[in-house]
Formats: sequence, structure tokens, C-alpha cells
Amino acid sequence: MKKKDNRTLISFYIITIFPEMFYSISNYGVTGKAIQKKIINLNYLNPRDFAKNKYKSIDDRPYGGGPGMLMSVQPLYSSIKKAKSLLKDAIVIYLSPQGIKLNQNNIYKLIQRKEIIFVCGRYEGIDQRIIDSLIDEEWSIGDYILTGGELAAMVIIDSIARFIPGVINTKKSAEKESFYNNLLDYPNYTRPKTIYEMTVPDILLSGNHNKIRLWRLQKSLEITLQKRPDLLEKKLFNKEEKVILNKFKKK
Ligand code: 4H6
Repeated sequence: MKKKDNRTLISFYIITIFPEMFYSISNYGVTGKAIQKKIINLNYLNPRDFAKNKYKSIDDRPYGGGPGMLMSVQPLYSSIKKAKSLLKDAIVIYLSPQGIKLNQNNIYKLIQRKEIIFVCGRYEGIDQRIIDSLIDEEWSIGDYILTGGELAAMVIIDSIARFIPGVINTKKSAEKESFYNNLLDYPNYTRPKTIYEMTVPDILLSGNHNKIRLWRLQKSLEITLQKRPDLLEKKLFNKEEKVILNKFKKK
């Protein structure tokens, strides 16, 4: 029998009227395993369950008019307050198109947190007084509009999960990927050596690990320079990288 270890490393409360949407991360893949094992402790509060009005309605019209509805203040306020009482050290994050744009560096900072509350907006958004009184940080996953904050919250949880020990193979595997060190990934190859008349670069079969490492670094630099030169603007290059870049310049 395998030993059970109940070490929760990070706890989330999600404020959402559609908690079932989160089945896609809690029931599948490595996130599913981590959530089922409670390494990631994922909990939900539904504003509808907190609605004090007769019809349990959770939307209302905007003052000043205009199209669409907003989330009602009372059910949302009560559910966030409840989450804060359950996670005393939590940061409260609101996902919206107006938020600060998320990147891998923000994810590195978020993984230091042990408790996070995500507020998922629906309809046209939420009342400003909730943002002013209960929200600590407002984040966006990119410059596009979604019908709700749930998918944005799942994107962030998925990307945090990669850094939790036991979620993916190793720390190395999480760091190897794109953006670690501000470089894009090098090209990858697996068996067989030749398929559909295409072959694997010889160097990867050479067994010379240092040559392979340098080839991969060169490819990463080449691909980043070609596809995302903006990533190199803020990057500090080490000696090896400088040598490779000078080789590019000469060509
Ligand atoms: C808050 C406010 C996040 C949340 C308004 C959420 C994109 C992102 C939402 C809205 C989101 C992101 C509701 C405004 C639908 C537009 C939910 N969209 N919207 N980029 N939508 O992180 O109408």
C-alpha cells in the first residue's frame, strides 16, 4: 500500500457562479491528480448561495443606464467575505480585461503565496465598491475578452500547478520550458530516428552532452531572436550566450 501524504501546498477559494467549469482542471491530467491528492486545495463559493433576495437573483442593472447587467453587490460581497474568513492570509485577485497583464514572472511571484482567492466576474462585470473594498490585485491573462473570469482563473491555477512539487516530474522540467531565462524552447525530437522521410539532428544522437546542451542553447537563442526579439531586450546574457550571439552577428 502506498503511503498517503496530506501536504497541501496551496489553497484556493474560487468565487464563481459556475463552479462546475473547474471540472476541466480538477478531473483531468496532472492538475486533476494534484487537486484530488489535495496538494492543491481547490474550494468554491457560489454567490447564488449567499443571495438574500427572494428570487436568489445575482445580477442587476447598472446605475446610469447602458447595456447589460452587473453582478449584484450583496451575494458577491458576502461570498468574498466568507472566503476571506476561511483563508485568513489570502490575497484576493480579480480577473478582468482591465487588470495588469500576467506573464511568467508574475506566476513565479504568485507561487510564493499559500492562499489565493479568485473572484470570477460574469455579465458586464462587478460594482466598483467591491473592487475598492475587497480586491487586492486585478489581473488579466491577455488583451482579449471572455464571457467570465473562470477560464482566466483556470489558466492561472494551471500555470501555478506546474511549479508544485509532485505535479510535474521535476523542478527542472518546469524550468526547462519556454520563458525560463526569457528564452523560447529549443526544438524537441523523440523516436524513431527517421519517420515520414524526416530525421533527427545528428548531434542529439551523438551522446556528447555538452555539445547537445550548447546546440539547444543556440537553437533557443536563434528561435527567440526570430520569433520574439522583444524577450531578449530585458534579458541578461551569460558568457556562453554572448559567444553564440556574436557568432550569429558574424554570419
Ligand atoms: C470582469 C469584468 C478576464 C470580468 C468584466 C475576464 C477577460 C479576462 C469579466 C468582464 C473576462 C482576461 C464580462 C467584460 C463580459 C466583457 C469577465 N475577460 N467581462 N483577459 N471576462 O483576463 O464582458
